Amino acid sequence: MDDTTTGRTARGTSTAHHWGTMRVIVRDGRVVHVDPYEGDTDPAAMVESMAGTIDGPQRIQRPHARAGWLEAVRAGADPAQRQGARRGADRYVPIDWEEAFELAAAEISRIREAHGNEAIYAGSYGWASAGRFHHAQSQIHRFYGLAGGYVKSVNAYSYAAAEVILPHVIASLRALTADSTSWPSIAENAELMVAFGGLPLKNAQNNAGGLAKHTTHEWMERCAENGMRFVSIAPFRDDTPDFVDPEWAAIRPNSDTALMLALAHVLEAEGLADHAFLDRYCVGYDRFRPYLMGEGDGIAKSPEWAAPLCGMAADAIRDLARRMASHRTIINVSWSLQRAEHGEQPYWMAVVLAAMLGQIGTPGGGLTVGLSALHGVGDPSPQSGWGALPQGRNPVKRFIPVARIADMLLDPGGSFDYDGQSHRYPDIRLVHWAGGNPFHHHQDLNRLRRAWARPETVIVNEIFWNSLARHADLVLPATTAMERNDYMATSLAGHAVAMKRAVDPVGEARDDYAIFTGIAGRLGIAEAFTEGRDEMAWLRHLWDISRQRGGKAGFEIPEFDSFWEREVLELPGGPVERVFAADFRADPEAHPLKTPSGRIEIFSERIAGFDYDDCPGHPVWIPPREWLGATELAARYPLHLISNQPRKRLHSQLDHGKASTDAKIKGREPCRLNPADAAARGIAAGDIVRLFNDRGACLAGAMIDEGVMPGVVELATGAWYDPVEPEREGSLDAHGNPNVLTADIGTSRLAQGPSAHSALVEVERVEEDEAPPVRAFAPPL
Ligand SMILES: Nc1nc2c(c(=O)[nH]1)N[C@H]1C(S)=C(S)[C@@H](COP(=O)(O)OP(=O)(O)OC[C@H]3O[C@@H](n4cnc5c(=O)[nH]c(N)nc54)[C@H](O)[C@@H]3O)O[C@H]1N2
Ligand SMILES: Nc1nc2c(c(=O)[nH]1)N[C@H]1C(S)=C(S)[C@@H](COP(=O)(O)OP(=O)(O)OC[C@H]3O[C@@H](n4cnc5c(=O)[nH]c(N)nc54)[C@H](O)[C@@H]3O)O[C@H]1N2
Ligand SMILES: [Mo]
Repeated sequence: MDDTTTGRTARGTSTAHHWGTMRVIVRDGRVVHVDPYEGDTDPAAMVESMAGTIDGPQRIQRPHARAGWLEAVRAGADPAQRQGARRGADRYVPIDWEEAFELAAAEISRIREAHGNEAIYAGSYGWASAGRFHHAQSQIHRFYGLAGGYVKSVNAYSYAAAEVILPHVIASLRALTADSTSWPSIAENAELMVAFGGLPLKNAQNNAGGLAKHTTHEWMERCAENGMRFVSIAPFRDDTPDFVDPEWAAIRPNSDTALMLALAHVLEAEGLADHAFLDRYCVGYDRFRPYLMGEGDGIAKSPEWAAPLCGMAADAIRDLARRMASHRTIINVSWSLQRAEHGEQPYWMAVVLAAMLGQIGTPGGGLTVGLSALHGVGDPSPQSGWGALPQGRNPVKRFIPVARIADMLLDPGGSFDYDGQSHRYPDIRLVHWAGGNPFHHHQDLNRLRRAWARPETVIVNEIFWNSLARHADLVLPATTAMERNDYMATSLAGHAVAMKRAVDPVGEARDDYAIFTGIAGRLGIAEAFTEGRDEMAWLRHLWDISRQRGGKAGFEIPEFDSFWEREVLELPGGPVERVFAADFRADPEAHPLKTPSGRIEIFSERIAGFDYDDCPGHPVWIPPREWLGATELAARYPLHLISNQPRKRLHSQLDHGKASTDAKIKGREPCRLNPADAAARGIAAGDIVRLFNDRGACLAGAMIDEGVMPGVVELATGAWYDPVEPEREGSLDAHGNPNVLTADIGTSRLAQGPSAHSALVEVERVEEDEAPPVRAFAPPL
C-alpha cells in the first residue's frame, strides 16, 4: 500500500505505545491501519483499536468550555459562586485556541494571586502515552514548576503501598524492579514458583513507556519446558496461563497474609526455616516469632488457623510449605495484593516468608515483585538510561499521597498521616490534568464527583470525550502519538523506537507541548518553558543525553539521524541473567541493603516507632473491612469484587476501540461470575446485570465461568463511566465502571495507597428493556 500523499512506503511509519511498537499505514492523510512491529511475535490486543479511534466521533476536535462555567466567567461572577455545580452534567461550547489560552492563563494568574500556588493541584496522575518528550506528565509538571509551583502527588495507584513499605524492610520498589531476578535465571534454576495473584499474561502486554518485542510468553513456556511447577494463588484460573499447567489454589481475596503466615508457621514448627539466613541477613526475627507461634496473643498462626480465613485446606497449606522448603522456590507477589486495605502486610509478609526459606539472592530463588504485572519486570533486556524531558523544580513542597485526592478536595486544612509524618491538605481552587483520568482511576466515583464540584476551575488536556473531559471546565484537545514526533525508550526494555508523525493533528488538536507553550506565552514564561527549542530540537537534545547515558552503560548509541532513519534500535547483549540481591548474599557487610539496619527487616524499629495501629512493627494479619470474612456486611453484599486490569485495553484508553467494544456484552462491560453464584441469582450468560453496594451501582454483561472462584465477581477497570442521571448524586452507571463500587480508603496510615481490591457487592439480573442505554461514547455536545 503506497501512500502517495505523504510519500511514505508500504512499511508505514513507526510509532510506539505502552503496549508495543507499531507501523502506521496512512492513505489520503488518514490513518487507515496500524500493524504490529514485525519483530513482535506476541503483539497486544490494543493494536487493533488504534486506527479506528484516532479520528472517530469521540475525538475532541476543538477547544471547548463548559457552558455554565463560561457563562459565569464572562459575567464576572464571584468565583466562589461558580463552583462546579453542573460539572459532569453540562453542555460544552466550542471556543478558539486564543480564547482557550486567555481563559487558562487568566485563571492561573487570578488563583495564584488570590490564594498562592498551593491552591493549584497539578499532580495529574496517569499513564498518558509513550514517548520521552511528549510525555504529558512531564509537560504539565515542567509548566507548573515554572509558573510558581503546584501541589503534587506521590506514589502510584499501581503500587503505592509497596513503594512505601518495601524500602523500610528490604529495598526500594524501583530496585526490586530494575534489579529483579530475570526470566532466564528463573527458567534455568527455579523448580517452583508460588505466585500470589498469579502471573497474568494479559498484563505483560504493557510496559510503562513502551516496548518492541513481547517475550514474557516465551519465558513462561521455557520455565514449563524445564519442568518448573507453578502454583497460582488467585481467585481466577486464568490469572496464570494454561500453557504452564499451573496448580490453581483459589483463596479468598485479601487473605494472602493469613496464608503466608501459616506457611511461615509450618516452616518454623517443622524446623524448615533457614535460621542461618535469618541470623546473618535479617534483623528482628526474634520479635516476630512469638506472634507467629502465638506466644504473645495465644493464637498460633498455624494452617488450622488460616484455613477458615483463606479457604485453603490446612493439609494443602502444610504440603505447600514443605515443597517450598525442599525446592528452589521463587515467590512472586502481584501488585494487585497491595491495592487492598492493609496492602502493606502481604508484601512485608512475602519478604519474611522468602527470608525464612533462605533463598533470597540465589539464582532463580527468593522473591519477585510484579513479575508479569508489566512486561519490564524480569525482562532480561540490557538496561540503559535515556534522555527525557526535564520536569524542573517545583517550588511548592506540599503533596498528597496520590489516592487521597477526594479527601484533599473535601477537607481543605484537614490532617493526614503518611509514612511517619503528619501533614495537612491544601485548599485547592484550580485543578489541571493532562495524561491521566481520575474518573477512571479513582475509587468511589460518586464521592469523587462530590469532591470534584469544589474547585473553582478544572482544566483538562484530553484526546477524547471521556469521563474526564466531561468533568472539566476548559477542555484542551491533545494529539495522539501518531500526530507528533517523539521517541520511545525506557530502562526496562532493550529497544528505542522512532515515533514519527504519521498524519497531521486531527481537527485543531495540539500536542501538550504546544498547549503549555501557548499558556506560558500569556504568563511570560514561554522562553523558560521551551528553552528556544521546537519539537525536533528537543528530540535531538534529549537523544544526545541518551547517547551520553548509553555510553556510561557501555553502549554505543548512534547519532540521532541514523537512529531516526533506522527507526528501531536494539541494545546488544541480552538476555541478561539477573539475580536480585546476589551481592548482598555474597557479602552483606560490603553490600548492605538500603534499610536502616542494612539487613532485611522482619521487625522494623522505624515502623514500630510510627505507632500506627494499622501497620505495627512486624507483619500481621488484620482483616480488611470488606472481604468475604466480614460476616455482617457479606450477608448483604456476598460477592467480593475484583476490579482487575482489562484484557483488551490499557485502563480506560481505547475503550471505544475495536478490541474493547468487540468484547462487550450488549454494549456493557463483561462481568464474570462462577456458575453457582449465577444460578443462585437466576443469571444466564449474556444477561444484563446490576452490581451494587452502599456506594453505588452499575450495569454490566454477565459471563459465566468455572474459572472464577465462588463468591468472587470480576469486573475489570476501564469502561468509560456513564452516569444515567448525571445531575443526581449516586446515579446508576450504565456501562460497567467498577469504581462506582470500590471504597476510597487508604491502605493504612503508613502508605495511604488505594484499596480498590477490597470491596463487596451484590449482583442481580436486569431485564433488557429496563436497562438504560449506554451513552458513554456519545460526545456531550
Ligand atoms: N478499581 C480499580 N481502579 C484502579 C485500578 C484497579 O486495579 N482497580 N488500578 C489503578 C492503576 S494500577 C492505575 S495505573 C490507574 C490508571 O489510571 P490512568 O493512568 O489515569 O488511566 P488511563 O486510562 O491510562 O488514562 C490516561 C488518560 O490520558 C489520555 N492521554 C493519553 N495520551 C495522552 C497525551 O499524550 N496527552 C494528553 N493530554 N492525554 C493523553 C488518555 O486519553 C486517557 O484518558 O488506575 C487505577 N484504578
Ligand atoms: N492489558 C492490560 N495490561 C496492564 C494494564 C491494563 O490496563 N491492561 N495495566 C497495567 C498497570 S498500570 C498495572 S499497575 C499492572 C497491574 O498488575 P496487577 O496488579 O498484577 O493486576 P490486576 O489485573 O489488578 O491483578 C492481577 C490478578 O490478581 C488477582 N487478585 C486480586 N486481588 C487478589 C488478592 O487479594 N489475592 C490474590 N491472591 N489475588 C488477587 C486477581 O485475580 C487479578 O486478576 O498491569 C499493567 N498491565
Ligand atoms: Mo498501574
